[in-house]
Amino acid sequence: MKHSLLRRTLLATASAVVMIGALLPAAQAQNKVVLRVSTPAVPDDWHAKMWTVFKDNLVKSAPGEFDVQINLNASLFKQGTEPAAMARGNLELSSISAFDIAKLVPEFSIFTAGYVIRDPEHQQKVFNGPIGAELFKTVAEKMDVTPLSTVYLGTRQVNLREARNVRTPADLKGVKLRMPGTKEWLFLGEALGATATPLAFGEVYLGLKTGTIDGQDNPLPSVRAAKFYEVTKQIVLTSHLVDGIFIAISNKAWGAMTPAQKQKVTAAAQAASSYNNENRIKEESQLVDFFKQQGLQVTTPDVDAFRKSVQATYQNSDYAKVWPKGLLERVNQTK
Ligand code: KDO
Repeated sequence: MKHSLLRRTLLATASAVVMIGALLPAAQAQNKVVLRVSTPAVPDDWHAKMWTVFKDNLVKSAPGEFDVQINLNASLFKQGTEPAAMARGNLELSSISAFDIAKLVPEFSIFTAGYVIRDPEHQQKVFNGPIGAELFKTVAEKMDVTPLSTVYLGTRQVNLREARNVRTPADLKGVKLRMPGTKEWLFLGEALGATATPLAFGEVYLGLKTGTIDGQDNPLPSVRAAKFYEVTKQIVLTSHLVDGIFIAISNKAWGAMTPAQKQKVTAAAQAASSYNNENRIKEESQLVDFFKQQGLQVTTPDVDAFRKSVQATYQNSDYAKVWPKGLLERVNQTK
């Protein structure tokens, strides 16, 4: 009698422990801070892989606290729609471009202009210094997203389906150059002398293959990762934009975090950027040889002619009218 009571008690306790054990992970998962990431980046690109670095960093610094969900290839939100999704609270994290920001913070268009940022080091100094601090404050106020770190996307080059002799912007006349679909991007394509044609990143490969576009512009690591070299014959090293994207978090998610969580998320974003920046800079310096091996012509145009023409186009545009007085000089003087 005594024996069977003890046995039943033990059994009941054991099954209660099993049940609690089964429920625990669900309860823990429910309490985790969910961070959904959306990016158009392709899996083999450094700025896609950096999100795994971000995630792993948080697993180490805050075990069990965050549930980072990475969505690549624009599978969650279309390219360029991420800032609005974050402002509405439907998305927590993305890497947003200067072009996305310029739509709501017009002075940011200074960084969409060709030949302003000189190199990756200059970019980090500008955005990690007082200019970045001032502008990021405005971004947080006007866009409801908080930039956490600056990612070097690479230096944009022109990549053509058929080879041609390109020395100056005049040589790109009539070339249907794909650009992402906003007016700020299209303006850059026109400033290069081409006929800018809007298309989402995910459709560029097919556009090049079928000939609906004559070319596209992107940094060399993205040309490699998205395999555009398979469907193009030439890279023209115009180096027209030292491009940056910014890891940003929705203010809704940010405002709900404790100071300790904010510090860990910021550290993870910085680790992700550093990983991308180091690998990207290294790869960028090696890719000309790779593309030549793939049979592409890699040519150097008259970069001064491009620089003069593109800078003049921006200076004479409405964009320059909203650049705060002295900002361009401050950017130029940042060393
Ligand atoms: C592109 O569409 O050309 C671009 O390079 C624009 C960037 O701002 C960024 O969206 C990038 O694509 C994607 O992350 C894919 O690499």
